[in-house]
Amino acid sequence: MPEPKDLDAEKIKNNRKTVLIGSEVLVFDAVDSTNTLAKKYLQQKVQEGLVVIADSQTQGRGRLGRSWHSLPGMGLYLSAVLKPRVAPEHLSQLTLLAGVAAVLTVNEFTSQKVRLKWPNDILINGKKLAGILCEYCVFDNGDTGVILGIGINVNHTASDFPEELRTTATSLLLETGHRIDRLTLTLSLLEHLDQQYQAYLLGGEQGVIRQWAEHTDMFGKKVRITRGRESITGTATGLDSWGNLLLRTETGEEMAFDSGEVSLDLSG
Ligand code: BT5
Repeated sequence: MPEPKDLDAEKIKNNRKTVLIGSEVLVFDAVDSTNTLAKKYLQQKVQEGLVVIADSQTQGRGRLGRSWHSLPGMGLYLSAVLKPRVAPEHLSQLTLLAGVAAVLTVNEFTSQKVRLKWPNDILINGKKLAGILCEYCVFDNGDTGVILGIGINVNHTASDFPEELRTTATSLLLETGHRIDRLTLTLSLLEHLDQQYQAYLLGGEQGVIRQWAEHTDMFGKKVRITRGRESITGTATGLDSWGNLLLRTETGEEMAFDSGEVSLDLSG
């Protein structure tokens, strides 16, 4: 499979300023999903830090069975293989870690305010610029690992998005007025992911949560959480130490939500 010209695995490997993430880099022209492919490599016992990048995805995945629109040449679709020795309950923290890394990266390319919406949306002016799909994998032989997948809309014009995303999605090109070099963006993302991950491994979970909270403005706002058929409204008050969202319901009850099975709308 030929590599896209601007995203070259050797250039990424040789120019990365990272300890772990990007120690091996594979770049593909088109794949079904970089997360699905990274999971296959994880199962084959690749080293931690492998990064899989694709120019396009035919079945880019979001959370809860949703899809991620992944046109060729326009975006950054990247998955990192991690092997932290943590239980599945830490998955929310790793999703938040990727969100922080994505914001710090995007901040290097635009002066627009970049905001996080729990658990995994990166927004500019209320529109979705990037999303994160963090998956915990357990194999039959007991091996475990985490796939951290990030999709960023880079050089999309409005008409590159399908009709249904035109009012809700944005790209770096749309927000800055100029094209962004995907190689530079990739190197910056790997660096921020690596720094956050190294700090996390040294016991920096609470640092991740604190930084995440600095880049959101949803606390104090009314939100609606959907969990299966259940819908709960309340005020988002913060995150707990696991990265769960804390909600004060209309009856005054405090509830904590794990990101796994829920979706969230800002309702006012
Ligand atoms: C996400 O899911 O936001 C996670 C997206 C993760 C994508 C990356 S790309 C590399 C790696 N490999 C994969 O297969 N996935 C990861 P969620 O919160 O469920 O949001 C999905 C929703 O966002 C969809 O239902 C659409 O409404 C919207 N959406 C889809 N494609 C979009 C895009 N390109 N830009 C903005 N919004 C989009």
